[in-house]
Amino acid sequence: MTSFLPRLAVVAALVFALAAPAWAHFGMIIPKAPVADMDQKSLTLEFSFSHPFGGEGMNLVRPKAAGVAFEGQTTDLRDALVPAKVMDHDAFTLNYAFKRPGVYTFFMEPEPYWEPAEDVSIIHYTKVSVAAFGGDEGWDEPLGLKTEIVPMLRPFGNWAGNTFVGQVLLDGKPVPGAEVEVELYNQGRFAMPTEYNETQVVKADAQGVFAFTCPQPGWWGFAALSEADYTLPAASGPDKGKDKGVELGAVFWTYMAPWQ
Ligand SMILES: [Cu+2]
Repeated sequence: MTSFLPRLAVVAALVFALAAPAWAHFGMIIPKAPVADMDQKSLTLEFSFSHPFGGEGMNLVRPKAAGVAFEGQTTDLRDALVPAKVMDHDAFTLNYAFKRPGVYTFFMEPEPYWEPAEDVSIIHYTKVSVAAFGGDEGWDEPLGLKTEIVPMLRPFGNWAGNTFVGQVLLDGKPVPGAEVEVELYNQGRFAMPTEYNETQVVKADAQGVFAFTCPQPGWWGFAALSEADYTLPAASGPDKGKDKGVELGAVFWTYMAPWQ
């Protein structure tokens, strides 16, 4: 009886640790609408670092780089990001006015995020492609980021049930057997039958190519994770200043429309 309470506390702490979604964070760039058209010539995009299925936010400081690539030209938009709250945490919005038909790929390179629970710093290079005014060229071009997913399914005009196919690049080269985490931006629609259901995991083949069928409408995020060939000092905690590993994520967001 005397040992009952402490044991309960240990069990409670363990359950809490297991329930904490430690692996499910994604860099996110989510446009208010999947395409720009004559009715919506400008769109607001949300930049955050969050748990898309569970709906829990983390704080994002102003990214090291943010911009848009269009017809091979990159425009710096870092200073155009406006501080905002996403999932109750620090994030940014960007209002962007589309001028010409084509495919606009928005991206960010966040500052390293020190994650004590995983003993690594995390950098998620994040992309989303917005097609405008009927243009559809250039969606399959890499941007030249440190790591990125290059879509092989045209990443707009898709339906729930389509299969997303992408290639994972690190330093411009395919990553054989890359591990890719997948989450739906759930926004409270679906409950988790088990904690494993929060994030799906698929592996790429020898060419770094992976495929995943998206069974529900909404924004789907794909995060291909690699270990960096460099270290960074821990930003806080007991190990502050010590060299630690860096998780590089190549994140791609794409929208699947409901059949209606
Ligand atoms: Cu997290």
